[in-house]
Amino acid sequence: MNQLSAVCETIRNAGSLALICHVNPDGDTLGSALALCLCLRKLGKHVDVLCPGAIPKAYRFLEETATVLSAQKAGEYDAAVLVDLNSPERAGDCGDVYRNAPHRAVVDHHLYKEEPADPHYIRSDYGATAMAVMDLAGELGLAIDRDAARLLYVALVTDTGRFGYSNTDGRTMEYGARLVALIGDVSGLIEELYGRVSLRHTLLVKKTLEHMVLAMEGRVVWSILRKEDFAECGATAEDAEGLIDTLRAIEGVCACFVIRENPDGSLNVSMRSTREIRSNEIMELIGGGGHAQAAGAHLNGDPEETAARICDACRARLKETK
Ligand SMILES: [Mn+2]
Repeated sequence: MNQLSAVCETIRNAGSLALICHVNPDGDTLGSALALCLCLRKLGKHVDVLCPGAIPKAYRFLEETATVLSAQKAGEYDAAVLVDLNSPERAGDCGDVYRNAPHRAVVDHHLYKEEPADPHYIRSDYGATAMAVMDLAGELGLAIDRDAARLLYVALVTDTGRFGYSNTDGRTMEYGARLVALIGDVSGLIEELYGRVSLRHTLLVKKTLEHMVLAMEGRVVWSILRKEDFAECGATAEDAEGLIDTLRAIEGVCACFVIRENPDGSLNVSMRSTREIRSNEIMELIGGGGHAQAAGAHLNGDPEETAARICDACRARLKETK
């Protein structure tokens, strides 16, 4: 059961709050937490946004991200709120700040395994937690200013794939429209988010295409990026973000994956598929998981052997569905 009023009660009663982001922070967890922070500070509350791990480069153009604290810098708070996650396990080293807080609440849109015992407002029918934060602001009688609207818009745009994923519906657009009315011209934000890529990323795209392998007449495609490739491009894992999309977009591809060798020799696999193949089932075979059309794994092994295993599994599924 959703408890919007109970969450608001927890927030109202707290003089100081920690708003906690999830591991591998994305635009929604950062944008939603920072926007809520701006709103609550206007009530005279002491509010910190806490995030496990570094802020990805892609979001650092939002100057509010410079105020985000690590778990080590956390203070003492009357209440802690999970934003865009519903279990402290997803909060990495910030999880204990939540567990130890006298009062707790959850604002999220992910499906949960177990309903949180703390007051929670979880809207799995929403495309982004940003929408739940807007509801919260409304219930608390807080005005969303332009700075908060920019943060919420980044959250909404990134979590819905620029209003393109299946989680986009009429209501998503209505919430977006309310934000655009507050922001004005949003083209600058979109340019910051999508208009530029680093040269290092572009060089990795080149490597991805050079090492591309096609199987089953191009229905299964993959590429392996080794440590040497990263060294030659002067690139790190952060520059590899989105490489898989280069393969996914190729006509006729049912399944694709990129295997990336980490500095410690372990492997990261990123996989995408069309409806014929469930990526999460394939990734589970090598210890990973995820969604039906987007999944991944982190493992130790030989890249070529791993690619062969994944390809064989895809081949078997495609034969079944033929
Ligand atoms: Mn989200």
